[in-house]
Amino acid sequence: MMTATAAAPRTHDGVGLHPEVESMPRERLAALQTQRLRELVERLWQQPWHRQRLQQAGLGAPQDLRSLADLHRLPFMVKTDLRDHYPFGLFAQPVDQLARIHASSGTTGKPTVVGYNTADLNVWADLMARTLHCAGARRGDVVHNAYGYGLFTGGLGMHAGAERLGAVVVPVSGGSTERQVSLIVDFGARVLCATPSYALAIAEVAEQQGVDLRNSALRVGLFGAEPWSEAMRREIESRLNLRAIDNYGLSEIMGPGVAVECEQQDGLHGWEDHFLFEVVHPDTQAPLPEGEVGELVITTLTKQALPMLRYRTRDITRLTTARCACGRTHVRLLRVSGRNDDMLIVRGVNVFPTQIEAVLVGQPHVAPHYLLVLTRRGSLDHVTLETEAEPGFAPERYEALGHEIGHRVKSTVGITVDVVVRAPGELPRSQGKAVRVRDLRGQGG
Ligand code: DLL
Repeated sequence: MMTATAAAPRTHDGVGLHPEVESMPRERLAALQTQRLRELVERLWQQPWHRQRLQQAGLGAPQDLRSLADLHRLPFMVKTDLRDHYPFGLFAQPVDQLARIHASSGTTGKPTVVGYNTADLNVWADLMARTLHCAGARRGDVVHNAYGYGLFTGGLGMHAGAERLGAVVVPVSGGSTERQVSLIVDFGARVLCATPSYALAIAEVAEQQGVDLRNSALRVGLFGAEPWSEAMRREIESRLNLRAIDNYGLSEIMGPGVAVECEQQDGLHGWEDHFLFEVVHPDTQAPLPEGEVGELVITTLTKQALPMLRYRTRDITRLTTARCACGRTHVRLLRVSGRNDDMLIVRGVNVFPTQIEAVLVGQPHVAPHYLLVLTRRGSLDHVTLETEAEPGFAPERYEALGHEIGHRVKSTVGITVDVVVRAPGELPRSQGKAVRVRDLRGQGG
């Protein structure tokens, strides 16, 4: 049986870095998952908080868990569980056994703190190497890593994976965008890692500098950490002349490296030898059948320092186990459209910011930067969409352009928005995760 701390992988040009794992028949994958789930529950049983919850859910002993079907009997975890036990209360190991701590800031209150021991870091590097390889990165490639380094998992997570792959990693982090452009060109980067909004900001600054990154060595982009639309993918691909690959992850589960697209760009393969993926109804938490849209729930099968059981991600997606043309057998997550928390309900219509983004990207004379400002007018929510005109577009035509965009949003997304068209460069540019929504409803707005 494979161990969680597998030896450093070899590079293959076939399916995956571990073809025997990534194209494993699904029955064998299920057997491996069952065994790992049992081991996980045995480990959780050692933690009083988990044991009590497992007992409350009707589990008399870890051995009562016989198959993957029993998963549905087990309790969920949510973000506040980690916050309520800030900082290390849910860790399965004492702090002196850890090798690394990361945290995600969130918008309010205390950060969510996560920990890794050496074995966890080893698995993470391995999964990140698989993620990069799946996206098209290869040994020897120069990998320009513009994800933020620090408590955010993006920078260091990608870094370790690129090293494990045998690539040449350039640890740039976010910011100083003009310098990023020169480094991409001078070092001959073939792979770019960034949030999609920051990739767009890099493309824009390059164009302003008169540098055509389409002629650079860039061929593969690993973009993630925030929701983005298919329209935005095509925009970035055409402006940078690379294949833009979506990758998904979250600190509570590990960081980046949880799921990634292959060259088919048709759903993100979730690494099922280390995680269990479920989709549940966002309100009732009832398990949903494959193909139905709902909230993604993830269980870590091998994490040691901070194991997570049925973690409710609040991310909205759907799953498919249909065979992928790439030969990988692992389940695919069909594009994470956004978080439950980001979903706007405007006069009864549910809208994700990425749906507005898709309208803007296809619109002539508009630069695809945007911000949705929510205010309250009387008892009704009101949305103002701020966006930017393309350089060279006459300011006296901004108002008419705004009306046109408003009509398109109404006819395609179904909500009424006021559109304010701003001059080029007026909206703030992201250096990491873009802020798409400013909610002023609680501030008398
Ligand atoms: O964003 C980890 C990461 C880093 C993923 C680099 C990919 C690349 P957190 O800061 O904890 O971790 O934020 C996790 O970001 O629950 C989703 O809501 C969102 N998210 C991450 N990737 C995607 C994606 C990192 N590809 C939260 N599409 C998650 C849509 C994404 N949303």
